[in-house]
Amino acid sequence: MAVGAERPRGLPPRGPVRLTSQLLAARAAYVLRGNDLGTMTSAAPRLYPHMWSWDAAFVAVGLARLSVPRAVQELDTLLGAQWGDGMIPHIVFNPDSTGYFPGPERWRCHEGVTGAPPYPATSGICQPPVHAIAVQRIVEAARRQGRTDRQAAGEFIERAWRPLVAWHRWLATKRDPGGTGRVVLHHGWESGMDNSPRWDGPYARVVVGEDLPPYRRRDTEVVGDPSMRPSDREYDRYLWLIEEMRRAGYDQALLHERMSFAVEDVLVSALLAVACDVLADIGEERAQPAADVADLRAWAARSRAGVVASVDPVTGLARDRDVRTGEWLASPTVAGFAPLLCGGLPRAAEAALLATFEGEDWCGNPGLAAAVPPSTSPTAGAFRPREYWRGPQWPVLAWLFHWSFARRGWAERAAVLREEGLRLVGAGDFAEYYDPLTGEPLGSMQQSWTAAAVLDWLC
Ligand code: 2M8
Repeated sequence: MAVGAERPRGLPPRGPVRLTSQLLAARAAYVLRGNDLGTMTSAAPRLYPHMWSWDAAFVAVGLARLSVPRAVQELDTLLGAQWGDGMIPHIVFNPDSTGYFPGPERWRCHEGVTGAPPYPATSGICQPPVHAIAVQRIVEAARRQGRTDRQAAGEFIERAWRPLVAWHRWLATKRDPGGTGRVVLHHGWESGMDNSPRWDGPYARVVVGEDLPPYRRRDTEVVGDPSMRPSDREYDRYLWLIEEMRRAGYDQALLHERMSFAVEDVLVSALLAVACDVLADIGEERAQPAADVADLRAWAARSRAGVVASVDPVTGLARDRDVRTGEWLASPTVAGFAPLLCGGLPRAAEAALLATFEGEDWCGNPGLAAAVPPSTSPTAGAFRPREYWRGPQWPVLAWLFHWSFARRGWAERAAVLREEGLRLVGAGDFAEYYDPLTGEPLGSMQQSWTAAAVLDWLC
């Protein structure tokens, strides 16, 4: 649906109940409180009983609406688990929970791996760099509050500045050794979009070793319908990649040489560009070292150029690249809209990409219950409306595009995403993801980042 146009008639009704904004916001706050483990928020109560890196950033965005010090605490906990080389690990394990696989005993990072903190236990990979966005939201929230909150935010930036710069430096150097401007990932989990069709080609080339230690999945015991989760075949590969990394001692140079999965991720690269710019803005405002700010600006420019260079001349969508084969990966997923997040396209190309975003193959598809981007185009052969990152709509992604569009000055488009995002979650389940065709809530309920997005939209 084009922005500003009438919604097509005959859309399926969005579920029996729609809560008032006030009630929805109150429930969202209740979800975050319920998932609060003290100094970290679990990503979801049963399925994900630990802290995830990009979830924590979105959670902090939501928490900032409730309590600036608690939002700061969330990021302090995450940064407290940062590795010596600057990597922010994708999971910080809650020592009181054993209900998730693979847990610390599978990663074995706390057993003397160079750079890994001895405590808390963490995984050995990263996730998309959206943390600077959370810092910016905390600063903005603090500005609206009293002196105590402003002071808490100011002190946080003083102590988090170096760790945050180190994190961005790690991505821009250790994970972009060739200087292409595109961040290299060694596990689909690092993209946050675990089983997206983006990775089907590279995963097909991962040969699982016969000596993969046996394991038992926990996720399919929690989510009743296994078709909403990745398959066992996919899990074998996920676990095998951990095995490869562990055997290489999580040494980044060795991973680049040896890992059977190595892809340049265009969405992570766009987020790195945005995050570096956002952090540089904060640094300038707060008189942080000029050399850091200059580095951040340079990484932002390089990543933006890397994203723009990936654009498919035919479809206008950005593409990932398989480092092992050199192939561009052109599956029609939401990651194709990466240039809309970071900018850098010539004006006509950007207008065309926006038209695609709002057109029939994406948000404007008349079959959608809410006009926010599905994870895969509903007109693509790979589209699976109920299968995790293969088609469902993720409210947190709607929030991310909403925030980016607002930042880029596209207020009307941002407002549409907010309105449609709220339509998706209006019944108050705070699901992890939704069937784009029926609006049915899927995966885990009471998912923290969904509640956080709603809080930011409503408060
Ligand atoms: C999902 O990923 C984890 C592995 O990291 C899983 O499926 O077990 C993804 O949706 C990821 O993006 C998210 O951060 C995580 C926690 O919500 O769950």
